[in-house]
Amino acid sequence: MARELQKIIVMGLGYIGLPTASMLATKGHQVLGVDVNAQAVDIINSGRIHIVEPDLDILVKSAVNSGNLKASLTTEEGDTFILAVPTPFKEVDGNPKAPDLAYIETATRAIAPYLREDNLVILESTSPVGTTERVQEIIVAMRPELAGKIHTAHCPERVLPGQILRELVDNDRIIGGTTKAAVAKAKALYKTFCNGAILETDSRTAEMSKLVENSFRDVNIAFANELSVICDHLGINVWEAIALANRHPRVNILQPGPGVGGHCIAVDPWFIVASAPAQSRLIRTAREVNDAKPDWVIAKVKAKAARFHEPVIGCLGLSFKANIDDLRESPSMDIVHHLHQSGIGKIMACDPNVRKEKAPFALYDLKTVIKEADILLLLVDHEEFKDIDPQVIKDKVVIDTKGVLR
Ligand code: SAJ
Repeated sequence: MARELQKIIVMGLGYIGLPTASMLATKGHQVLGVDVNAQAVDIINSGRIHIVEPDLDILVKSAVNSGNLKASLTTEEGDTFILAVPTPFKEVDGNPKAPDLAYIETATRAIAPYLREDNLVILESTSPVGTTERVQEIIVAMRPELAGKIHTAHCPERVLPGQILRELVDNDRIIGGTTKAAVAKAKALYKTFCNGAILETDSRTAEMSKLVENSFRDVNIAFANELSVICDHLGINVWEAIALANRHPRVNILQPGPGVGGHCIAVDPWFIVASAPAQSRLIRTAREVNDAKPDWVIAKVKAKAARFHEPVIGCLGLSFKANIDDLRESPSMDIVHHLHQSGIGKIMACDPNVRKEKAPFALYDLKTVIKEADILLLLVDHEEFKDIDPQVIKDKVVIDTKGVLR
């Protein structure tokens, strides 16, 4: 069967929308990417990118040069509409971690006037259970004549920042439709660029599966973080204990760290908790364990610093995880920020992946930090830190939250 080329509107040109729009455009679809950020729209239309992700610049350039990808502040008519906008928190009835669907609702209202019979609307944003049905409700409320004639589906993004382009193609894809026809249409579209298996279900199960994936990871990181605190208390090397336990054929413990950052793992479990608070005891506790880890690290640094008069504290790493430059929701940033404000000594932060102008405080190069620090606090397992010679730091107090300087 000949591949059907479509006109596709992608709402939101961030870490998910832009790679998806560019991928579809390079497969021959006519793609209009819509974003509220005028600067991002201009940058993309000139074939460049406004975010950092390996090889995305090459993909966007080729999509724009092919004439198949255009960015705009406003939408148009099309065959398929993809919503890839953020789902942050808002406070509801005293709960500060309730999901905020405002971006999804605004994007849905923006496309509703342009929808035609038989169009497909895909929600890719990570969303609480029932959001795809809510998208459909908004559309039908605005366009009653389209009731039963519009297809909606949830096809959650599952890509890992730093490996987005590879995972966009290779990962299996969940397609949760509100109808069988919606599933069939979405399946045909994703098959144009997805090599992974296409897994069919209903929209509510798809929404839950995505939240479950990130909650699974959060609970498992919380287990590792709790072990790190227990082992510290008992004077045991947690990295060695985990490595040994992981040699059991059915044990696979994740790695402790300074806390859980990024925009997904630390957010999505709260969407489950908000929808079933009494039933989500483990998921909530895991979030609390991970959120408490930065304070534990700060207390540890303060205890060590108390032995010095005006200590120099070298902080290695600021990003939310290894080998990226993304500082948003980074526990390392919070820790360094707090240490700066606490006035316990001179703080010298270093991150080889972060441009100096991006940090709100002075950044130093690795050699200078290692030379001058009394206390070395390792916060991110960047490749560059793995080469630090143990001999060079043997006289320093080392607090290693990622087990790199063993
Ligand atoms: N972390 C640990 N220990 C570990 C693994 C991670 O402390 O053993 C920390 C990281 O340092 C970081 C945080 O967890 O601060 C999250 O990092 P991550 O690499 O686990 O995940 P993200 O947030 O970059 O991407 C996740 C992925 N989800 C899963 O692996 C289940 C990705 O596939 C999703 O698409 C993405 O969330 C998303 O957008 O939902």
